[in-house]
Amino acid sequence: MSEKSFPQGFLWGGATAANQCEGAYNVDGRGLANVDVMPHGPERWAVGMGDRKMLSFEDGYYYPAQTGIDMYHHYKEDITLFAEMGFKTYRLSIAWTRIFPHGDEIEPNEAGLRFYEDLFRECKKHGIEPLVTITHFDCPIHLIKEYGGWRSRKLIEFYKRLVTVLFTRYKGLVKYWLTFNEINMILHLPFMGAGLVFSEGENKQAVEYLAAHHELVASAWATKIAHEIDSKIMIGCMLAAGTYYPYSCRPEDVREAQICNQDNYFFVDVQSRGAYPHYALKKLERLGINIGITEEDRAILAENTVDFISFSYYSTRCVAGAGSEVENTVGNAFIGTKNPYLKETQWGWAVDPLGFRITLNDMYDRYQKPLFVVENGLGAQDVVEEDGSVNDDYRIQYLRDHIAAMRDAVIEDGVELLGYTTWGPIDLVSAGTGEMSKRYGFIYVDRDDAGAGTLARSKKKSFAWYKKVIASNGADLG
Ligand code: P53
Repeated sequence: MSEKSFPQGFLWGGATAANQCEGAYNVDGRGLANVDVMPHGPERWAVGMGDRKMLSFEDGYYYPAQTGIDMYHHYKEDITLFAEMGFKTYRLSIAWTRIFPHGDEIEPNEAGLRFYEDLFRECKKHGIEPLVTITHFDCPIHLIKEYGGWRSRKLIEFYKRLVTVLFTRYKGLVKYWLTFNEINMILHLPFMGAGLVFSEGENKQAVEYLAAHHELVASAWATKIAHEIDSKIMIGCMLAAGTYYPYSCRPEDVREAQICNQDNYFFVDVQSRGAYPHYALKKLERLGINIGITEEDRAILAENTVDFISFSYYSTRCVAGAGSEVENTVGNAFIGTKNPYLKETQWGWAVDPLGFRITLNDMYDRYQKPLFVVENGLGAQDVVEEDGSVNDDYRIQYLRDHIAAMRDAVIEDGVELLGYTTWGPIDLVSAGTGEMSKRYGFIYVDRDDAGAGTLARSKKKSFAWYKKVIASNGADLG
């Protein structure tokens, strides 16, 4: 092995989420979830924020999650393509509503359980280790209507029921589990992230932190239950990461960046250290928010910290403090200002490979637990040539730069990293915009923003490139 290759056993792969690829939203007894009723188009954002209440399909809207890329019926073909690239792992998520269509049933839906069992067996057949997100933003609609989503403490019970079924049924098949995808999204897209809808005049922040507390407690319970059922299981938390830079070295800017970083770390601090950090308790006190932490909560959190820390990285963020010449705005769900040193993607996301190395170091310094990068990639518009090929050199460039920065963090800086899964190894529906045209894949899917297309899969230029990266264990990025 060359000195530039990653540690032996490094888990290379790709990541997807049920609602962005499976489709088959009403097949085999599946129930409806918040993520299904997110429409494509201008209202998507307001729905995701919980400001525009949409709890069923309404006329005149297109809902891309209904069909996704129909992976429900194509998964064998898709996993075969992943295997051809040499994937060691495949990150996917369970749709809660396939297992418990309403969320509060006692008995699970066997058809849903069987679907994922078959899928995991298919992975194993190809030597691919499944990495499973228990909830990737999804919350059954029934739980939203009946209990108000994660604002209700009852959800902890339903979640415990879900994970008990999953860990028992898939014992020996799945080793790596993530409890909640991008848990911090609660603060940014609360309906999409936690099934929260608000009534007028309600203190949104109070509801968000209450819901976050319930998810944090549920996550700790999941860790406890997992280890009791199978001591080999590794449980991870999952953060939408990306260090906040100060806009300048002006102390107000630096302080603002510090506050934003703390707001983001808050979740992982609890999941990894087992208690609410000092700054978070003070913040809640200042805002007059009571999240009702019980003695039992405290004990569960303290005794059941995560085994590893996973995160998504797309870019760093940049913020200005009070009195700055520039203003912070909300873009890509996070507050910030444009970083003048960085180029942006077609969707306005800053591109910052060195920031990836910085973020990896920040996370490892803070937690000293193994990390897992479970999302990274470039959303871009692809052009299909007349011969059917897609020459996505821009995607190769983005990934090459980021993998090189990750290699520096691991080899030069000593960051302990279990693996790396790119986002959307096969084109899928964008979570942020609902578009198909924001593509991340090595595999092209013939489907457009309005849902037209044959769904045929084909390899892009980046397919062979990523295959070579994996075969050389990251030494050959050429
Ligand atoms: P898309 C922003 C907004 C929404 C979800 O995003 C996000 C982010 C990025 O931090 O998070 C993750 O599809 C998420 C995936 C998602 C991916 O980013 O808007 O875990 O579900 O698809 C990429 O380009």
